[in-house]
Amino acid sequence: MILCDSKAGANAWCVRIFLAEKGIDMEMQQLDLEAGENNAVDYLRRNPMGKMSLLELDNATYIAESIAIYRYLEALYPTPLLFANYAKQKGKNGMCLLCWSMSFIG
Ligand SMILES: N[C@@H](CCC(=O)N[C@@H](CS)C(=O)NCC(=O)O)C(=O)O
Repeated sequence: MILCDSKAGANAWCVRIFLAEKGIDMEMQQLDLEAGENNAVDYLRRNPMGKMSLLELDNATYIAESIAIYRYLEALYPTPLLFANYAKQKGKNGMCLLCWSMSFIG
């Protein structure tokens, strides 16, 4: 599993914090957003949205969008649990994640 990462963006930064909280040591591929490496054909082939971060699974499956990456990693590495496992708190977590994510749009 490889995380395509950039030091230049808040979303990618949050994914790195999530990994640290989970204690996950993952191979990273750094991309230079200033140089437009996220718009290079090789990257767009893996993530047509051209955004960071991107998780590349061992079987050449790709997961884009930080919230999707959090959810995948939470399912794969449930300890420590970073999202709630009961209904009310799951709903509130989902709301916060979506509101936070949408605040970066525009
Ligand atoms: N909703 C996306 C946003 C991803 C995003 O905007 N990433 C920034 C870096 S943190 C990016 O790739 N910017 C480059 C660009 O927009 O060209 C997520 O949560 O992963």
